[in-house]
Amino acid sequence: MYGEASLFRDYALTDAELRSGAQGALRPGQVDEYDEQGYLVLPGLLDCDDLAPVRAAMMMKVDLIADQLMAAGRITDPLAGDPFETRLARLFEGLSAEDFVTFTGRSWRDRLTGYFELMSNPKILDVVESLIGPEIFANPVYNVRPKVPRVAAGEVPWHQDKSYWPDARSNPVVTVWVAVVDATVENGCLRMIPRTHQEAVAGFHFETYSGTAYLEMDDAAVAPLKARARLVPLGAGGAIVFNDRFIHSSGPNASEHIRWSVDLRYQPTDQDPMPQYGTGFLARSRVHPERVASLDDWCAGRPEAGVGGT
Ligand SMILES: O=C(O)CCC(=O)C(=O)O
Repeated sequence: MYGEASLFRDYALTDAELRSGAQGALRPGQVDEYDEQGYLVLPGLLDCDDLAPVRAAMMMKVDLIADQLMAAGRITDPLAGDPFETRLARLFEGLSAEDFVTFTGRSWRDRLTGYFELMSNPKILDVVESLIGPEIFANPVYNVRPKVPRVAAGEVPWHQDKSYWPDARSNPVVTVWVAVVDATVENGCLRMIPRTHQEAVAGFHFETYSGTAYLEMDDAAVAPLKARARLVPLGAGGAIVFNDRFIHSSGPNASEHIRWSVDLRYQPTDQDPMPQYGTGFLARSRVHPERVASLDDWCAGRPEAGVGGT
C-alpha cells in the first residue's frame, strides 16, 4: 500500500488554509477535540423536522423493495402498515441472507429528495464549514444504512474509509455520520479508535462473511489498536464527524428494530470530486453562491448549477 506522508502534498491545503475565513457552528474547543481525538460527537445536531425528509426517502425505498419482493413471489404481504423501525426487517423474516443481499444490499445511494435535503442541511454544513472552510463539495460517496437485526451485512468490520477510494486525490474527506434512530450498543452503534485520524492507510482485504465484501483492515494492523476502541451510542439526530483515515467499525444488530443511519461526506471544493464514485455537488460556496447545486442539478448529474450533467 502507500503511506499518507507522500499523499497529495502538492494538493492538500494546510489546516490553517482550510479554516481561513471559516465560520461554522463548532466552538474552538470542539475543533480542538476533533483535531486531537480525530472524531467529534454532536448529540442532537438535528431535530425531527431535519430527519423527516430522509425518513420519507427511506420509507419510499422500503416500499420499492416490498414491491420487488412481491413481484418476485418472495412475500405475500408487503406489510404496508408496519412502522419505519421494523418493516424492512419483517419483510425479510423467513427469507435468506442471500435474499437480503439481493433485494436490499448493505447500503443505498439513490438520488432522492430526502437525501439531498439532508446533505444540504445548513446545520450539517455549518459543522463542516468549521472544519474545512466555506467552500464545500458534497462527496459522491454517501450511504443510507438499514442495519437490520441478525443480518450479517449490517456489521461493518474495522476499516478506514480511504481504503474505498485509494486513487482519489481528495484530502481530507470528512464523514458526517447521522443517527436517524437511536444508535445503541445493542443495535450496533459505531466503534471508534481515537487518535487514528493521521494513520497511513493500512493493509486491507475483502471480507468473506457478510455476503457483501466489505473492505476490512488486516488484523495485524488493527489488533494492537483495538484495546483503545470506544463504543459511541448516540440518540436520533446526533452526528459523529471523522476523516477518511480514522479507524472505525460497527457491531451487529442484536435488537428487534432497524438501526437506520446515513453517512455523508464532504471536502473542500479544490479537491478531486471523485466522479468515478458517483455524483457529488457543490453544497455551499461564499465565493460562488450562484453555483450551488439544486436538487434538479444533482438529479441531472450536474455537480454545479448549470454545469456538466449526464
Ligand atoms: O454505519 C455503520 O455501521 C458504519 C459506518 C461507516 O463505516 C462509515 O460511515 O464509514
